[in-house]
Amino acid sequence: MKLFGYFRSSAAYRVRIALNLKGLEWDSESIHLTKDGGKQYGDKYRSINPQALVPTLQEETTYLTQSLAIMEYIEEAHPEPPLLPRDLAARARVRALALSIACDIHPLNNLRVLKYLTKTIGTDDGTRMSWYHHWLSTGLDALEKMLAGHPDTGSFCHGDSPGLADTCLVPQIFNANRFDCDLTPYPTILRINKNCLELKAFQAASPENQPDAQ
Ligand SMILES: N[C@@H](CCC(=O)N[C@@H](CS)C(=O)NCC(=O)O)C(=O)O
Repeated sequence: MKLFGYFRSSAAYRVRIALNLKGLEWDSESIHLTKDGGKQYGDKYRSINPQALVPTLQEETTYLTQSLAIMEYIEEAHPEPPLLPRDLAARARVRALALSIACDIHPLNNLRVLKYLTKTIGTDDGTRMSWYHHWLSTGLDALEKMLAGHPDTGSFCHGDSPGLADTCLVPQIFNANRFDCDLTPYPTILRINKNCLELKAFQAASPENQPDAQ
């Protein structure tokens, strides 16, 4: 398996965590998202991922895109240890937690969106950061409520083993710290993030430990 990603990409970071939690071996190829206007826009990469986004997972001659779809593929191909609980309603809960990050926070603050704000609409740096913080805190306020006090929240987002929701949470918090967001209103999120970062699977996946980290 080969993962086309970028050290700072939170969507690629999710998949790296999932691969590590499953104990799988993979090669990586870096797609530099900013060099020369962004390598993701090159014809070669677009031919495997027409959305020009990372990650892409190559499995022999097949190219899989979209981090959540890739992780569901990994889960189905390698069921142990599970990223999703067995119970149907619990599976829906974990997917909802993951999607609240992957669909409702991350896309609004993605590189191409921030670039569009600055380069096309002409917003200044302060307005761009206020956009970033607004959508992040809107999402995290809700996520904190979804986690805090829910009987199924444990050391991790669901129970006492890491799963799909945790693979999304940790990269989002990494990003939030990178953009100096105040995370003190989110004690449950911070507790879970800390528990995750104590695990080797998460540490090995972190941006600073990737070969393309600069
Ligand atoms: N929904 C996609 C999002 C992928 C995505 O947005 N990747 C970002 C990096 S985290 C990217 O490639 N950005 C390039 C750009 O914005 O030009 C997924 O989960 O895989």
